[in-house]
Formats: sequence, structure tokens, C-alpha cells
Amino acid sequence: MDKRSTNNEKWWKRAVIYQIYPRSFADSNGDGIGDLQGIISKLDYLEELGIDAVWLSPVCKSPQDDNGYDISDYQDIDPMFGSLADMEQLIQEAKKHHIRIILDLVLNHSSDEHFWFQEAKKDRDNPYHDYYVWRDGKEGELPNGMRAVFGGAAWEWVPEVQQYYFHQFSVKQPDLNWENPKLRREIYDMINWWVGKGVGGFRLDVIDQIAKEPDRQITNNGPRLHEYLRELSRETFQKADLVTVGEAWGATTELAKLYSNPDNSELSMVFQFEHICLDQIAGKEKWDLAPLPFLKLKEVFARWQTQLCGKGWNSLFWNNHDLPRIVSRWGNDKEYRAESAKMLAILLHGLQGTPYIYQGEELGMTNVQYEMEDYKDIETLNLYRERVEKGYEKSDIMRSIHAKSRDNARTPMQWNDSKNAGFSDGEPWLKVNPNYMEINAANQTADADSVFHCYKKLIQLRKEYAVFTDGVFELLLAEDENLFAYTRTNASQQLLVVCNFYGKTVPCGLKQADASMRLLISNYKDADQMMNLRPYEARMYIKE
Ligand code: TEU
Ligand code: CA
Repeated sequence: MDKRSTNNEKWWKRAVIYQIYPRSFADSNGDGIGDLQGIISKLDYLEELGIDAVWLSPVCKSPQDDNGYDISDYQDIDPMFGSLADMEQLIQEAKKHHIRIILDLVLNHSSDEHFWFQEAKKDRDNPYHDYYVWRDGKEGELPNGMRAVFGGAAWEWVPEVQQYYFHQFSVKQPDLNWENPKLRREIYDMINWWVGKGVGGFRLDVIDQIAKEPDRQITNNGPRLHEYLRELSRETFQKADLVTVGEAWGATTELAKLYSNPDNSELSMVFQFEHICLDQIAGKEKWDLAPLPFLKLKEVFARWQTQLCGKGWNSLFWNNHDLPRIVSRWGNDKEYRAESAKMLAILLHGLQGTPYIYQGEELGMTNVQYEMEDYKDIETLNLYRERVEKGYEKSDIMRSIHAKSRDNARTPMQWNDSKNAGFSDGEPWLKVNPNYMEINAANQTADADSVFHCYKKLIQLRKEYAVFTDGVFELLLAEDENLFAYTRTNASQQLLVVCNFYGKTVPCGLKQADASMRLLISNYKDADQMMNLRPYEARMYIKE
């Protein structure tokens, strides 16, 4: 008999997860780079916010070509962030604050400085050669025309073996060969070693790209993907009460049901981007800016809410370390910064799924507009070079970078109004957003009306009312050009969320809002009547 538990009553369905980008969170030793001791020093802050788990972007040993997403030793910590002992301490200290630590597993590729790759490129008979994806060819004659995500060809020539290796990301991130069972076994052993250290779960970087088939130009959703995921899960995660979240840019609702099947055969949930890719010209790159199609945004959310209900589990997010700040992107980071940041929070946190808060989002941190020399991200630097070469206007390139650069998310966390926003005593690795005097954690924890306290309240509400977890979603006013409104309904409760997504006052026109509904949270002080909704006004009601 199968004794495996299913995912129906899992802790992570009521949880809120906070993402930390370690190099930008808190620096304990003044070298300008955030570190594990810095995180430990902020656990009180995280406990006050009320989150259940922290997803740490990679802290393993890495040459930092892609800020740690290029790992050279999966079982050690990069000295820049601390030591293995610091990690063990973080796991234990976090536990005392009722916080689980989720590690970022980068399994699609390693660093070219990993021992495996160093061996693999020596000769074709090396036992590690098959850990990577190689194709024969002649120098200068690429196996095919595939391009890497960060620009340039996806193939790199290695004279010693007279072969090309495949890399979907930077040239320092060679793709691992999942077709090789020995490689898979090494990965499972490594994961189980981390499970033994007491981690609470894993986020799986670009997991939909592991089953690549470059000969057929297949990168994501390769034919063997779900076979690999089931084996991975069986050999590792299923043995413990972990949360696992798979980053999947290419997921559809049908694929998401496989990833997050409630029978626990693959992962806990999927992290997919359909809603977040809407403000770009269709078929082009994220840098090719387009206005957000608001009705489409509602349709996308409604489809995911409806189709996954009872059949899978989704992540809810506006931000991560690769995305611009949502308040600058789809809110208003000027006169309505606090209102629009809260509106976006209320809209998202009423939905079904597990909410993710990216560091600083709970303060309404904003994008930056730096000069080119202040950007550090490999994707941004490559894009700039590529578009200059192609003859784009510099002002156009900078407009795209200001809107979409990953460094928007990576500026140091704004703790207080002291030097460097309280992030570091030294020179921060990336410039601090100049607005830290106004936007910082010290101000907001002291102000009951702040964006911080709105997030804190939303986290508490999710724990208090079951309808947040199990309520069935219904979209209201689908054709309304300004309002995002929906209900969530279970056997005994109904949630009603109404948000004005834009900056002008509009009539509400909702029959559902009657005197039997009680206001749970809003972003204006006197939100007692369902008449007009003011700029970015958001209200969440409950009926029991
Ligand atoms: O991101 C996956 C990915 O495809 C991104 O490179 C994405 O296309 C880009 O950020 C959009 O701007 C993951 C990690 O989240 C990212 O930080 C890594 O750089 C990447 O994988 C490679 O590991
Ligand atoms: Ca440091």
C-alpha cells in the first residue's frame, strides 16, 4: 500500500514565503555584500512580519558570474556569504523564529569552475565528461543556431575534446546532462545531504529546462521532463515534509497540474510567469516594452485560479530577483506609492496559492534609474552591448533597462535612514536607491499605516480564515477597464476583493457588496462604503 502523504493538508498551503537575495539583504562585516550573519541579525524583523519560510537565492560556492546561479560546489557556502557553520546556525536560529529555510537548487547547469566540468573538459573518456551536454563539430562551425538566454551562441568550443558544450545561460554556466543516471544520482545525494541539515525545502531554478534536447532545439518542457521530476521527488523530497517550488517559465495550466499534482509525485507548487510577461511586445523580448493589457491580466489570473483549483497549486507573486519592482511597474511610485503598493498586495494575497514576498516589496521599494556604469547584472550588461551593436538609440536602451533591469530588484535592502540605508558600513556592491531616507523598514515598522503593516495584516488574515486557502475563485466585472474584483467562496465564508488598478476615481457598481460584509483590510482610512473607489483604492471584505 502506498503510504505517501498527499498534498491536501500541507503546511505550505497556509504559508507565506519571503524571498531573500542574500547579497543585497544585510551585510554583517562591512565588505559591501550581504551575508548569512546579516540574515541572522534580521530574523526578529522577519518574525514580526509573520512569514513562515525564507527562500534564499543561492549561497553555495560560486565564481558569481551570475550572482551565485553558477555553482562550483553544491555542498559548501561561498566565503562571501559565510561558512557552512553559519548556514547551520541560520537554519537553527530561523527555526526558533518559526521560519523554515528554503534553498535555491540550480540543477540545470553548474559553474564551469565546478570540479565536474573541470574534469569533463579534459578528455572524452573522463568519467565526468557525460555530466555535460557535448556535440561534435569543427571549430567555427556550431552544431546549430541556438542562442543563450544571456546573449550569444548556446555553444562553446573546447579544443581539448574538440567538441562544443551546450549552455542555455552564460558561457560560464554549462548545462548538466540529465540523461546521465550517474549525474542524477549525484544530484539526489547532494539534495539528501541538505535535507539532513534541516532545510525546509527547495526552490528549483529553471527546472523546466533540465530535459533539453538541443538536437531538436528543445529547451523547456522536453519529453522526459516529468519522468525526471518524478524520480527526483521519489529519491529526495518525498522522504521529508518539505516545500518544493519549481520555476517554470514555460508552464501552462495543464503542465502545472503535473508539476504540482496533489498526489505529491512531483513538486509542491509551480512558479510560473504568464501574468508577469504581459507588458512586452508579443513574440519579442522583455525589453520591448508594451502597456499592460489589463483585461488580459484579469483573464490570465482567472484562468490559473480556476483551472488549478483542487488539481494543483500555484505561487502568487509580483516580484523576485529577476523582475522590476511592482510598485514602479504596475502601480504608481510617485504620489500614490503607498496606496498602490498596498492595492497590489491586497489583490494578490486574496488569491488561492502560496504568496511570495520579495525583500523590500513589503516596504514598497521602487525601481532605480542609474547610469549604465552603475549596473552590475550580466543580463543587463550583455543586453546593452548587444543593442548598441545593433544600432538602437541609447535613450531607448536605457528606457528598457530602467523599466526591466534585474538590478531594480537587487539594490540593497533599505533598513533605515543612516548611511547606505543601514545595509552596510562599507561600499555596497550595488548602489543604494537614493530614496532610502523616505522608504525604509525603520519608518514603516513604527507606522501602523505603512505598506509593511498592510503586508503583516494580510499574512495574519491568511492564517485566520480558511477561505484564503480553499475558497473557490470567481472573477467579477471581467470587462471593467479599471477594477479588479473577485470573490473566494467556501462552505461557510466568502471573501470579496475590489481593487481600483488605476489613478482615477471610478464608481464601484458591485451588487455583492452589501451590509452583511465586513471590511477586513483596505488602503484608505475611511473605506466604509461601496460607492466610489479612489485612486488605487483596494478593499477586502468577508461574509461568514
Ligand atoms: O532565471 C531563469 C530565467 O530564464 C531568467 O534568466 C530570465 O529569463 C530572466 O531573468 C528574465 O529577465 C533563473 C534565475 O532566477 C536567474 O536569476 C538566473 O540568472 C537564471 O535562472 C540562470 O540560473
Ligand atoms: Ca558581508
